Amino acid sequence: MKADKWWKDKVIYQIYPKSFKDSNGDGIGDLRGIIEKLDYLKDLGVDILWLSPCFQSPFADQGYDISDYYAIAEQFGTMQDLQELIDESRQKGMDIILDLVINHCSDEHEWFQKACQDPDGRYGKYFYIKDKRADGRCPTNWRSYFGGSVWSELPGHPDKLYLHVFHKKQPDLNWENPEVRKELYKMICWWLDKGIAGFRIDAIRNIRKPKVFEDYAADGEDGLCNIERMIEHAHGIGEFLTEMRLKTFDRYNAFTVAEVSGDVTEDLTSYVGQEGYFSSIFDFREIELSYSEDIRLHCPKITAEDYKEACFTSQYAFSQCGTPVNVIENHDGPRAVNRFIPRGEICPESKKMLGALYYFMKGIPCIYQGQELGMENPGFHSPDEFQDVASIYSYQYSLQQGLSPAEAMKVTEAMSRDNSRTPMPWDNRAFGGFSTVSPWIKTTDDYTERNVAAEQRDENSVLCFYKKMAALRRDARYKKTLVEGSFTPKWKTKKNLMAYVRKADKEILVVGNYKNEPDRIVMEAPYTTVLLNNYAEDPEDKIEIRLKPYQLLIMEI
Ligand code: TEU
Ligand code: CA
Repeated sequence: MKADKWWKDKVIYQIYPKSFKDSNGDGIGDLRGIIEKLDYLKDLGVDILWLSPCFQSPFADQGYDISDYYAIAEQFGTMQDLQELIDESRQKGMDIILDLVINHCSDEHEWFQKACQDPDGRYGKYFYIKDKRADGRCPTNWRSYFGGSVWSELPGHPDKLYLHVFHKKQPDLNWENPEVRKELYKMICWWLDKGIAGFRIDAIRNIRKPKVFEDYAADGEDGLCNIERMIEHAHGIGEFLTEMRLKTFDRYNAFTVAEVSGDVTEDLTSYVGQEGYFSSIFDFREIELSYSEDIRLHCPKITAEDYKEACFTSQYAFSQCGTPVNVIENHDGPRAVNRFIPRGEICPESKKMLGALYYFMKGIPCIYQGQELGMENPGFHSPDEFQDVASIYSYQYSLQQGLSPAEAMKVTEAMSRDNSRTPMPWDNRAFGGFSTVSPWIKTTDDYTERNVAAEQRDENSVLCFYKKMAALRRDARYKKTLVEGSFTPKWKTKKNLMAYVRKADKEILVVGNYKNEPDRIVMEAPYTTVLLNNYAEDPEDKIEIRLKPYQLLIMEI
């Protein structure tokens, strides 16, 4: 068994298997493709590879709708391929974690199929199946995450409805039923026995439902309310999460990082404290700056000050109780640079600054595939280019709200989850060397210049900068400070500048000049060494430091 908290000095890399590397020329990324690229990942300096779902699925929500928890999606390969991936990663000193999607399964899962055959039988109790109200209305007016009611008619039973907080092909599992929990725990242990190191845990806050199913105040023309209201009315999720931890993860000393939506600052100790439900949770405060309850029609500009405040708030909250996983992008939204850097100012310097500011905060950095290349949103020109259910819905909903097709396109594109799902560009061959045929989703236009091979050759590339960050984090001289050191904001009131000090046996200052103009800082004492700089020359003066636009400096002080 691994040492206690073995994961705390690691770096996570998220792989979206469908878009990482296609090994057999069908336009779809696969497990053998990942195996081919293990040396690349090792060289990047990452330790834990999180694979988005690779299980059998009809792919209504790109694999987040699982029809068999014990089988690998055919497009992705075989169980043997996965075992090889686990073993080969291990040999190279990396660990695999899988995506645990247990709030819901697919409507094509055997359990749901049996529930449809006999809603009053054993499997009917695996889901939330209810009768329509006397007047034909749904039991509640909750709006699903992807839009529309959370209730759909149970196939073959016009009088019955089943609950799905996501897509209708993702029926929610009934966690109140002990048999469901037992089945899920069995499955979790089965995977841990295969030698994976843990899980990223999907949408977990949704597993607890309110005791009473009732309407809440409508917040849209559709008469429905945001699904967040449901979560606010559901209490006692800890019962389930503690039970799961004791029956599964604890027995393997597994690493778990949960996707916990909404603000749980008040409850953080229960989630990530010494006896917490999980090893860690993602800090989404920065990413969530883009969401408004207004059904994601808006993608407000996030300023440097907003970003900084979100980071400092989270760092303070976690400092009291546990370790966050820090993220700036994932498979559920636009690329970080498009989100956090003003248009027109997206350049290698600003990309590196953004990368380093989050990477060196306290916590475990998580890199999403392509982030290390400084990948940008691909630009979608027509609604036909969207593959994601959420984007397809958002476009239609925007039209219903009276937006013109051009406006609907604009708002959907800004937040589309497809932005980050484009194929990983490996070199300048057709389709970026991702595949030999046209991939399942469009490729970024700039892949001839922005690709792994080109960035490996250029020592000033974003990719090489990410490698330098990894090298610094694991440098024996600084590791203790960068992993365990305290976090203290510096020059907090200075506008459009984000700085903090990490302190343990050493003291390290991280400064990002978060704007397209120069600035100046005055140190209390001369710095000793520059550890990282996104410009070629180090500052001339060691006290009065002139910062260039978007300059990032890490100094030992
Ligand atoms: O996402 C959970 C979630 O809350 C999403 O609705 C998120 O807010 C949205 O994707 C942002 O547009 C997880 C997965 O990360 C996502 O890919 C899945 O679609 C979802 O669960 C259902 O499994
Ligand atoms: Ca393939």
